[in-house]
Amino acid sequence: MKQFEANFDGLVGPTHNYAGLSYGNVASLNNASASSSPKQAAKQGLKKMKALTDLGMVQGVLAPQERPDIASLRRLGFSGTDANVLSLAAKQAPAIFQACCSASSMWTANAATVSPSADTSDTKIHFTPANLTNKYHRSLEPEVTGKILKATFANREHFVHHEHLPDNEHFGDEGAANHTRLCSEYGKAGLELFVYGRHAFDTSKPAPKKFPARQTLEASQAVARLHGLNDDNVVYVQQNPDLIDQGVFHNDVIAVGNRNVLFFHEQAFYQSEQALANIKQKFGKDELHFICVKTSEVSVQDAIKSYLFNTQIISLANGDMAIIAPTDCKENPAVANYLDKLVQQNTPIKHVYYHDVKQSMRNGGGPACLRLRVAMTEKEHAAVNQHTLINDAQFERLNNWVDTHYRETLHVNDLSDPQLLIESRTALDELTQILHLGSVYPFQQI
Ligand code: SUG
Repeated sequence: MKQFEANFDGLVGPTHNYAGLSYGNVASLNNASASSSPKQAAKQGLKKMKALTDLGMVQGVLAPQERPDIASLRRLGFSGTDANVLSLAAKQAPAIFQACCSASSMWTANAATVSPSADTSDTKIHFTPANLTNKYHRSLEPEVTGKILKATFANREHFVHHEHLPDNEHFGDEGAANHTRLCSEYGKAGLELFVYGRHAFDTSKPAPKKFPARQTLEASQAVARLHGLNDDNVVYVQQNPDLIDQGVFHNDVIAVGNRNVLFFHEQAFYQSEQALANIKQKFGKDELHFICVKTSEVSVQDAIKSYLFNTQIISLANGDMAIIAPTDCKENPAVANYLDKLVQQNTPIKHVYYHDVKQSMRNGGGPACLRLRVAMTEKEHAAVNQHTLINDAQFERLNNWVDTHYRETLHVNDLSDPQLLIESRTALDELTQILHLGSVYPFQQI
């Protein structure tokens, strides 16, 4: 039976904006209050999805969330009509209001952690939505994320959906952005690599001093338990705390893996030598490629700016691997030079394809942030909600949908416009029909 990895990208929502909400994420802070283009952002994302299907990959789409999040604003005491809620919150608590308007669910690498059936004790695919407790605007996501995942992977025979971990910083969980799976073949038991930023229950252990470590070891361990993973097939590695302080807010900003390749910066991990030896030992006898980028080749700052490691490494039908990189990598001389040389070397990576995802990049979201990976068998593929899979027709339908409903430009000051709420809800209502999701949004349940 054929096994492969599918990518489920987040569709950028109609309120995509730059509000500087993510302390520790340099791009988010630098672009605070810049004007955004929701239409361009959504189209850039769709174009990348289509390009991956053209490369022979299975590509799906995850619906965005309802924003502005009126239910959360009401929970915080803003009342009256929806238009009143918007204007009161924008006037009285602008920072909270902006957090309730973020389109951050587009970065589906943070939607959940996924373990394929080859790794789990009940041989089903397990999903745990990330609680994203470290940032208020992101902590609004997990409940609806769970609903969208259940509507996308609806078949209980193949898919198990867990509740997100307790909403507390001790169990701060950022999902697949801090999780990589290494394997010889997608359908064989793999090694699940959980990368955490700090120990929550042992503060004597090293931790960053300036920026927050969003993922805790204890959260990673809880996810591994929930998914029924075998201890022999799990490795916990600590992220280098100094790099978190330099702006590496998720592990996928500094390392990425696919099958038997781990591509990472030499400073990515705390006590790197020991961590790599541990990975190698647990991976077993099969061939494993460590592609380690030295600081002398690409500095940490260039890696963060270009998102060299927030690339997707995909396996093509002919066995070659390809890197899906943001155009920002091509524009950075050290990084472009590195990638030109990489494809000539003796590693499985033979191609680099560049994609313009600048609208997302300005908020610190590269190609890898925009996708959630799900390794699956053909049977599991057939059990996925087929309307969420991208093909030529669905691509065109979604592009037209964006053209109909999305604004060309948006500024944070536009977020309190009641018309934007109406436009967003109209768009999302139609989207649930296109993707056959049922009623996943709070406004659909009134
Ligand atoms: O959580 N940015 C996101 C970017 C997430 C990137 N994901 C991965 N690395 N997997 C974040 O920091 C910025 C929103 C704003 O500032 O408007 C934001 O949420």
